[in-house]
This record gives sequence, C-alpha cells and structure tokens, in this order.
Amino acid sequence: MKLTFRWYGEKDSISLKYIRQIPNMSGVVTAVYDTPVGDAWSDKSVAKLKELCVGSGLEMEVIESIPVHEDIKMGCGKRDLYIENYCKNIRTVAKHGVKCVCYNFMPVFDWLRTTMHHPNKDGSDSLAYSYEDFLKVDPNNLHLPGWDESYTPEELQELLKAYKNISHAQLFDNLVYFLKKVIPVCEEVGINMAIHPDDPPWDIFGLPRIISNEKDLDALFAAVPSTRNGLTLCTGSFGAGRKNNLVRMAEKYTAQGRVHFVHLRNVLWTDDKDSFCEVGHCSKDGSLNMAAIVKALVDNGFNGYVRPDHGRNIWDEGGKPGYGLYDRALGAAYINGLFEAAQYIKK
Ligand SMILES: [Mn+2]
Repeated sequence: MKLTFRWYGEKDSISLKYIRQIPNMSGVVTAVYDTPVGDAWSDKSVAKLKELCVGSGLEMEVIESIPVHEDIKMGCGKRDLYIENYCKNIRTVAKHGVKCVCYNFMPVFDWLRTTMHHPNKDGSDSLAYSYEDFLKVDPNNLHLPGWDESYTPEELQELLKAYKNISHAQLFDNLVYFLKKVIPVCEEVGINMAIHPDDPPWDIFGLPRIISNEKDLDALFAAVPSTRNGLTLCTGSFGAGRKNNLVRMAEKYTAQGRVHFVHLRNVLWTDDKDSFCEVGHCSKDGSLNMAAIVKALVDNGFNGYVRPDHGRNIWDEGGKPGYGLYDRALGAAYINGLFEAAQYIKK
C-alpha cells in the first residue's frame, strides 16, 4: 500500500513539510480548488500543485476529487459538455503522473452530519450524526453544519426541487452514462476511477443515493466491467450503515481488483437508530474492526492508496473539522502498524 494524506492545496493550514514527516508518508491526495465545478482544470494549475508536492518530497498520484457537475448527475442541461470537460481533466492529471481519481455521485450533499463538534468523553470533539437532531432539520429552511456557505437557501431549494423527479434507477443510469464515456479515457491514459460511497449510506431529504452497499456496487461493476471502474473503500462511510460487512467488502472487492483507494477511519454507533459519531482510528474506539479490514485487504493482494480519513479535533488544534493534523497523523501511524502486522503475518 501507499500511505497518503489529504491536502487542500496552498490554502491548507497544514504544511507539506509536516505531512512529509509522518512516518511512511508517500504523497498527498489533493485537487485543483480554483476552478468552478464542471469546468476544465488548467494544465498550469495541475502543474503548480505537482511542483509543490514534488518540491516537498511528496508524490501526487491521487486526486480527490474531480467533482461531478449536478447536470451530469441529473442527466440534463449541459451534461455532455461537462463530461467532455471531465475527460479533459482525466487527461490533464494523467499527464502529471496521477494514477487514481476519487469522485462521488451523491446528489447535492457529498456528506452530511448534524454537528461538527460533538464533545467526546476524552475532551476531544468530532463530527457526528444524530438521528434525533436530523429529525428536527427543516428541509424547507436548511441550515446544515459545513454547508451553509456552499449554497444560498434559494439555490438549495432549487436543487432539491430539481431532484424530485429523479429516481434511484435514473440516477444510476446517469452514472453509467457518465462512466461509459470516462472509463475508455481512463483505460487509454492509465487512471483508476474510485467512486466514494454515500456518506452516510442512505437517502437524505428524499435525494436518491445509489452507492451505499454491496448490492449497489455489484450493479455498478456489472454495468461497467472494466476494473478501471473501481472503488474508494471508505470504511467510515460504509460503516455508518450497520448492515454493511466491511471485512467481507474489503475481501470481495480487493479480490476483484476494484479497490483502488481506501479511506480508513472508525465510527461509533451511538444508539439503536442511525446515529454515529466519528472517533479515533483504533478498533477499540468504535464499532468497526479495523485490524480485520486491513488484514482482508492485505490477504487479497491490495496494492493501492490508503489515507487516514477524518480525525478528531485534539490537543486544542482547532483545524478544519475532520481534517486537522494531529489525529490524522496518529491515525496514519496506527494504519502503518496494522499493515505492517498484516503483511508480516501473511509472510
Ligand atoms: Mn471517505
């Protein structure tokens, strides 16, 4: 595996120098942030990012993400133009050595929590989703932590309205339409597409979600069989769905050559409904068996990229929620240990 770390470009408060000093760190996972969703990225922007990474002794082989325009998801408007731009972006990043592109196909919101600062018993805080608090959210007057600045209330209502007529089957067809154009380009230039699962893995506000469980993945891989059409196995996102068996999923999709990228983090189920809270990476801290998941990856020949996913806010860091340095660095060290042990046992 190659250990990586998400970096939000030059505006990230965490320096590449610090990232480089995390044990066994090979590179960053980043993106171009100065271009509107749907537009083509300039070669100059990608070259600049690459230059910064390489200058700090880090690779830039994973992009997270090239966002998918809502017209592509809805199958309307300028979808073909945006898909053309998407293909251009694939070619541009491939030219600069990128091997894997993480993306998602979630309508409107690509993650959802009810708080960004859930207080934990150890004095840290983390992102959390409360079933009770979610029931109190008024879909006609949406104020969501982490999203209030992304859309105006009017824009949000418009988008939600536009999705009213889109079924799960329609959204799935739109994803397949998109991949049938993008995957041939990926085959040509040597890029793996790694879809990120729905977070959390169920419908919200009546918006359809189609990458939530094994059944969804099986359908996706059957529709577009190339192994360039693969997965970001995000343990925290799938793991919020209590019926998802993460160990079995790691085994099965690694054996199929579909797991190109892994987000490792733990979640703690906090009631008998859907509530969960993000915790430290260790198995003991949450509801997932992280050691068994990593062993399943290693035993089935996993050879892709891994990054620690969201961390808690610890040691009064006060960074971007989920994306501080300290707890993700601790997570990275833990992940190194799990992989080293699993590889040692395998030998
Ligand atoms: Mn993730």
